[in-house]
Parts: sequence; structure tokens; C-alpha cells
Amino acid sequence: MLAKRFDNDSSLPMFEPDAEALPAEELSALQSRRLRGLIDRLLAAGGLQAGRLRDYGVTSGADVGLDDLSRLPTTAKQDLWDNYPFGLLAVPRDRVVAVHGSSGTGGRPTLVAYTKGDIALWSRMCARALAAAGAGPGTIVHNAYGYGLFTGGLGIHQGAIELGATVVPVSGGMTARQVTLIGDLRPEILTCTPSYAIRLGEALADAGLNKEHGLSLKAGVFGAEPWTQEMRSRLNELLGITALDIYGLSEVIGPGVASECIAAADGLHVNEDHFLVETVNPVTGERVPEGTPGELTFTTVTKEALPLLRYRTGDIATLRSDPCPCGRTLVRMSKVMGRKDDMLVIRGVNVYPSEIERVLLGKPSVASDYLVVVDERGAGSDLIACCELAPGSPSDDQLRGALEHDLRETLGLRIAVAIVAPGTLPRTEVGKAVRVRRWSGGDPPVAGLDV
Ligand code: DLL
Repeated sequence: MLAKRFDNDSSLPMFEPDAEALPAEELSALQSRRLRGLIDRLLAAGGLQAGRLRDYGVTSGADVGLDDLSRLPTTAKQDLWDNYPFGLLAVPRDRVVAVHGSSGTGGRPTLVAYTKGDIALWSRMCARALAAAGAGPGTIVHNAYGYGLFTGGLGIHQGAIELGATVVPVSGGMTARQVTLIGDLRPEILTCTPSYAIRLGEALADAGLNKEHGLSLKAGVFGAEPWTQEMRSRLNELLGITALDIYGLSEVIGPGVASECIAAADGLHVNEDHFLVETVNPVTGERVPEGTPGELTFTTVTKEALPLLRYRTGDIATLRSDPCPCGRTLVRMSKVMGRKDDMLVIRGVNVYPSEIERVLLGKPSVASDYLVVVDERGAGSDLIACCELAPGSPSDDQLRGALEHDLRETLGLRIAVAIVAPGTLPRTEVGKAVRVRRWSGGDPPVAGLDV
């Protein structure tokens, strides 16, 4: 019975079919109603967002329709930092039942707050994602996202419980213990970052567990960092699963803003009944049409503690609204190409680390871990793509030249390739993978780098 759930069957039950497969006109009507409600709540709460709305001449939700959204003021991470920790609350402080956040670069985390209602909403969003991956009541979910302030662990945990699945709250790290638990409990769903899924897949293979022998996994729900189709192929092969993407950010709610369905595994359905999505030009802020890469911008129409109007995420993706075989009518976003602040500008050419990943992982003899070094020792910046040979691949004198050629052809940029000894590149056991390091002098960031 459970096995059938993972057969890429487009009739798989949705967690909330009434919302996930809503006809377009009903969805727009619901969104406009909720948007008006949000504007009224923001105005009533006072503070930063109310002030900005009034500056734009908005004094009531009734002033605003969905078509006006792209003309309303935006919010950004800086607003959360400036109002740290509780300055943007739209409810009294004592209605907040939990805080979460993401580690900031400058020490202080970006903190977000939840009411009981927000936690219930978040649980439903994560239950939707797990159901879209084929999980249902009783499905064992091995949850290796980190538990704590990070939203990954507890978000998926609550979603699994909401769905009635059986969650194994193993958190990140301690890989040997994870291998034992996967062997013993036989989970069908694995949830973690894609980089940790590679780590775990290699450890499972070393322990003799693979898709031919003993591995029970059917699907993976991977997110919190950018990953490519080439990484998907690797994960599918290594773990014998369908690897699916899940997207989210603390400021909007955490994981569960958008996720892929196992029926198509082709773009992430945005839960736009709760999170209105736009893509905008990252420089001008103008809305861009479907299919054009732009900065994802979300309006949280139902969140209580920390509702945000037009939150500029910094994440670049495209949107598409063609029908999906799974029957969901929700708009789909592409995989995230990268964050606008992760974009490297090298000799005038814009490059996201994920574009380099696509080329490197396109070659089966290259291992899945890689690091892009920005060599800043000279006058300008140069890139060095560091990789290792895949386990069991014979050394190949041509490989480096072939990769440099493919990188130049694909990205229009000369990028040096360094193939370093296996095990040299940094591995991520806990938290998000680090894909870029800067080298402005002194020792190279990777041992054995001889470029
Ligand atoms: O990473 C929430 C999450 C947890 C999503 C588990 C999916 C799974 P933050 O720590 O606030 O929240 O980081 C949010 O991570 O703005 C993106 O830049 C990046 N990100 C999240 N999911 C994806 C994804 C969580 N699927 C930031 N692909 C976001 C690419 C992602 N980037």
C-alpha cells in the first residue's frame, strides 16, 4: 500500500487539495481577500510597515487589489536587523510562542517570531511538502535537518507530525549513527540539505546499504541551499530515490514556502494561497514576466506575528504557471539559481556558483563536493574551481583541460580548475554547504592548490 505512494503517481493525495488545486479565479479571490486583511492588520499594528503604507497613500485594505501589489512598498532583511529582536511584531509580545532564525554574517541572527496560529500554518505547509513527496500517515521520515534556531529541523518535524507520519528527529551530524538508524528503521523519506544527503549517501554505500541492497529510501526532500539538476541526478543515483527540492526562508516562515511534487519533480509549487509571490528585477525592483529570472519577493498574507509585505528575498529564480501533472494549480518556481549577493562578477561576467556546479557535476568522474575559490591576490579577481575525483574513478590527465573548456564554453569565462586529493575539500556535516571562499593572500584555502 505504502509502496504505491512513491510510484510518481499523479493521483497521490495532496495534504490540502481544496487549497493546492484551487481553480485560478478562486485562488485570486482568496488572495485579494487575504491581502486586504493583511494591509488592515499592518496598519492597525503601526510601526515600520504601517508608516510605509501610509507614505504610499494606503489607509485601508479596501484601497488595494492584487493588481496593486507590485506598486506597494517592500521589506528587506535590513528591516529585520534594524528592528531586532521584536520591533516588527504585529501582535502583542506575549502571543509569540516560538522564535527561530538564521545565522547572520555579522554575529546576530535574523530572528523571526511565531504565534500558535503561525506554527499551525507552518506545520501544514511542511505537511504539504511531505505529502507531495509521497509521504502519508505512518511513513517514516528521517529528518536530518538541524534542530534549533534553524527552521529546517523543527519545521519538517512539525509537518511530519501534522501529516501523521513517523518522524525520526535525528538532526544533522553524527553520520555513523544516522547510517545505523536508516538501516534499522527503514525510512522512506530523507529530509536534509542536499550536501548532507551526498555525505550520508556515501556513508550508507560504505556500510553496504544501497538501492540494490537494503536501502528503503524512496524520496528525498532537500533544501536550505542551492543545488542543481546535476546534483539531483547524483542524489537519485546514489540513494536510489527521487530527489525533490523544498524552498523556504525564516523571514517568510521556514521550509514549506514551496516544494516539488514527486509526480513531476519539475519546479516547486509555491504555497501562494498564503505567500503571494512575485519576481522582480533585483536592481530596479520592477516586476519581471514569468520565465524571466528575478528576485523572489513574498507577501505573507496569513501570518500573524511577523507578517511581511513584499519581502525581497535576494534569491533569484523564475516562475511558471503551466499545468502540472500532479493537479496542483499553484504557480511553480524554478530551482533557485543563487542569491543576488552570492553572484560573483569576474571580469564583467556574472557567475553563480551553481552554474559552476552544473559543469563540474556533469562529469561522472568528478566527486560531488566542490569549492569555488575567488583568487583576489592579483589586481582583479579570478576563479579557481576546486574538485576531487569521484571515488573509484581512475586519474585522468585530460579531465582538467576538459572541465576548463566546458566552463569557458558554458559561462563565457576562463576559470582555472584544480583537481585536489580526495578528502581535501571542506565537507559539511551540520548547516549549509560553503561553496565559495575568498583568497586574498597567505595560505591557499584548500591544501594542495597549485594554480
Ligand atoms: O534555509 C529554510 C529551509 C530549511 C528551507 C530546510 C528548506 C529546507 P534560512 O536559514 O532562513 O531558511 O535560509 C533561507 O536559504 O533565502 C535561500 O537563499 C536559501 N534556500 C533555502 N531553500 C533553498 C533551496 C532555510 N531549496 C535561505 N534552494 C534562502 C536554494 C535555498 N536555496
